[in-house]
Parts: sequence; structure tokens; C-alpha cells
Amino acid sequence: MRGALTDTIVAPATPVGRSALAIVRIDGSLSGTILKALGCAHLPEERHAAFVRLEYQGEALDECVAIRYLGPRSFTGNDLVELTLHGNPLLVQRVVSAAVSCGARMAEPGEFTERAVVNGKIDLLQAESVADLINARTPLQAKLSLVNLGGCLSETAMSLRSQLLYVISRLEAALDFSEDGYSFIAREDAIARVERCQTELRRLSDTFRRGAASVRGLEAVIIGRPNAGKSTLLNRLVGSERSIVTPVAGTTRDIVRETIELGGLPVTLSDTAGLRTSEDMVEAIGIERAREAARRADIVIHLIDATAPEQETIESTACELRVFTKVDLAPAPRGELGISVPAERGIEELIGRLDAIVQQQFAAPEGAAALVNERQRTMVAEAEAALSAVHNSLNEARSEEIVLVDLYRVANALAALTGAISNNDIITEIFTKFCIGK
Ligand SMILES: Nc1nc2c(ncn2[C@@H]2O[C@H](COP(=O)(O)OP(=O)(O)OP(=O)(O)O)[C@@H](O)[C@H]2O)c(=O)[nH]1
Ligand SMILES: [Mg+2]
Repeated sequence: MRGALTDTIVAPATPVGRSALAIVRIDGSLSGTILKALGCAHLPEERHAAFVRLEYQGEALDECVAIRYLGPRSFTGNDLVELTLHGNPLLVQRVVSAAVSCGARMAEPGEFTERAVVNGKIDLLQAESVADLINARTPLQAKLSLVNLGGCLSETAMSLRSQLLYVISRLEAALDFSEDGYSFIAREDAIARVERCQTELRRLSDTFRRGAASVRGLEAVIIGRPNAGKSTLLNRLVGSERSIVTPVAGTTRDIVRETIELGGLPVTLSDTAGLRTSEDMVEAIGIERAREAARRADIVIHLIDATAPEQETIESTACELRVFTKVDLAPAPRGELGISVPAERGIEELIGRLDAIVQQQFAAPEGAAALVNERQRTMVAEAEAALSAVHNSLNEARSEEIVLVDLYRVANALAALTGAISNNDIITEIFTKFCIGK
């Protein structure tokens, strides 16, 4: 159960650890009073940085820079105080405890951002992109989250909704004021407008696969027969001796995972046990795990030893890249990609191919709005389904009432997408995934 939105809350906004500075935020109507109680006799003017010697019950806590924001001109929309302390977790803890003694309570995860949403400072889509931005691991991921944070997705959803509200208002008027139907909007006009919205919704839902992949990053699995050179390649790609390499077939058993950046996205590479029929129980488990990893992967890097080119069948719907190894000892078949790690041959080309796969098949286009999570996809799918019902009803010239029921479903799904209409359970689900202090 989350706390009341009217309480005054406090939390460190920076991670625990030693650093030059650490920030503590206090949000709510008591924030100014608490700042006073912590030794700031004269509250600084809003949005002005003030040097303050913090103390509580006669004991010095720290010297800090305090900034006061008065609602609604703050991140949360409430009165908010930000204290920039020295970056020592002990000091942070003492200041937070003192604020609690003065009437604040510890914030729950995501509570500051939740308040910003409830107070209409940002919408739900923007709040989700705050979380994505914080979790971004590559510059491209950060760029994509910034586009959504800027409200691009929200604008698309709201513009669709207002186009539909136009049709709704005309049909409502027809219901109220006419006997013979469709007199405030021609049926053909309504159909044309609905079709335009359908095209836009389809375009939006098409962004999901790439958008979601871009936010979560990708899984690439290196697979092949024993001794094909899988661990050697993993080590070369990550730049360290992460996996054990020996001439013994069946060296790797457990999956060894390491994340690198390819094509602008984080890609987690998995080195796996060599595929063969094995009587050894431990190795057999490793091989089953390897096959399972390939089934779940986005990309499969299938290595084949050019000196002994038997191949394994790999069940996977992932994008498969076939690579012949040990081309310092035997050539790759014509037209196939060949590499040799010891001779440093073909590696740049392999990286180039992987970059291209990531960019062409998985990365969301830069600068455009994209759906990035399951909640967003579900809302758009709901809107699409209802809009297709609207389209059918209009084509069959059914009554305005019937068309309107589905039109309202579309409008509500779009409003739920941005959070204009929200369900408490969904809000709680979204914000509990945030870190404390955000
Ligand atoms: N000449 C040559 N030797 C290689 C090459 N790649 C790997 N090797 C050697 O082949 C042997 C097996 O390499 P690994 O990387 O352990 O092969 P693996 O596919 O991980 O093998 P398992 O873990 O047993 O499935 C080692 O002795 C490597 O040094 C290559 O491109 N050229
Ligand atoms: Mg290995």
C-alpha cells in the first residue's frame, strides 16, 4: 500500500556511496518548515541557491546548498526542497533522519515521479521514459528515452484522440438533434477519418518491436560444435579472458554472459557448451541450456570450424549469422564469413555485420516516438481493436449509439496510454519499479 500523496516525503536522490556531492529531496507542504527546523532561519527565495549550515537539536549535520521550489513550479508540482550535501552516506542518513524527526516520512520508490504525474507535471508516458532514461546503458538508448520524455509519444496519442473526439462530438450531436442519423458528419467523412487514425495507430504499434528491443537491449548467443572457437570469440569480443579456452572438446558447460555495445544497443553475448551428443551428465545439461538460450535469443552467432565443417541444426527463430572459424588453418566456403581470432582475420567484418543486424533489425529509428513496453503495446492494441469495430459499424451503417460505444473505447485506451485516465493498480505497478528518491 503506497502512502498518501499529501504527506511530506524525504529521500536521497543520489546513490549511496562516497562522492563529491549527494542530493536529498524533501517534497510536500512541510518542506519549507523542515528546512527551517534544520537550521535555515531565513528561508531562501524560491529557485535561489542558498548556503546553509544544517543542524538539528544543536548538532551540526553538514554544510549544504539548499534550493526551494514552490508548487506548482517544481518537478513534483508541490513545494519541494533540494539539499546538495557532501557525498558521504553517513551525512545523508543523518539529514534524512532529522527530516523524518521533523515530520517527513521516507519516500517509496518512484514516489517523487508519481507526484509529478498526479499533479499533471508530466504524463505517464513521460514518467516511464524517466525510468528508461535512468536505466539507459548506451547513448542511443538515452536518446530514444529523451524523445519520449520530450512528449513525442504523448503528442501522437493525444492528436489521435482529438481527431476521434471530433467524430464523437458529431455523432453525439446527431443523436441529440436529428431523427435521420449521420446529419452532423457524413458517413463517408467519418469512415475517412477513422481510416486515417487506423493508419496512424498501425504505424505506432509497428514501432513496438524495435522500441522494446532498444530499451531492454538484445541477447546474442554464440553456438556451435565443441572446439568451434566459441569461447575464443567471446573473449575477443569482450576484450578479456572471460571464458576458459582449451583444446579439450567440451570445455564450456555453464553459460558465460557478458554485455557489449553493438549497433548502439547493449547486447549480452552468451558463450555456450558445444553441441554434440554427450554421455556426461554435466555436459548434457550444458548443451540443453545452450539450445534453450538459442531459442530465446534475438541473434544467434553460429560458429562452424572450417577445418571440420559439420553443422548442427539449431532451433530458433532468432536472426542467425553463420561464421566459419579457424580460417588461418582452412578456408571458409565461398561467400561465407570467415574469422580467425589468433590471426585477427575477419573480426572487424564480423563486428560490422553484427552492428548492421542490430541497427537494421532491432534499433528504433532515432528521433521518432516508439512504444517501448508491454503496457503501452496493450493500450495501443486495445485502441486498434476498438477502432476496427468502429470501422465495421460505419461500413454497415449501424446506428450512432453502436459506433459511439466503440469510439469511446478507443478514446479511453488512448487516454490510458498517456495516463489521462489511470487505474491505481497500474500506477503502483509502474512506480514501484523506480528507485527510491526518483
Ligand atoms: N588456429 C586456430 N585455433 C583456434 C581458433 N579459435 C579457437 N582456436 C583454438 O581451438 C580450441 C578450442 O577453442 P575454444 O574457444 O575453447 O572452443 P569452444 O567452441 O569454446 O569449445 P567448447 O567450449 O569445448 O565447446 C582452442 O585450443 C583454441 O585456441 C582459430 O581461429 N584458429
Ligand atoms: Mg567454450
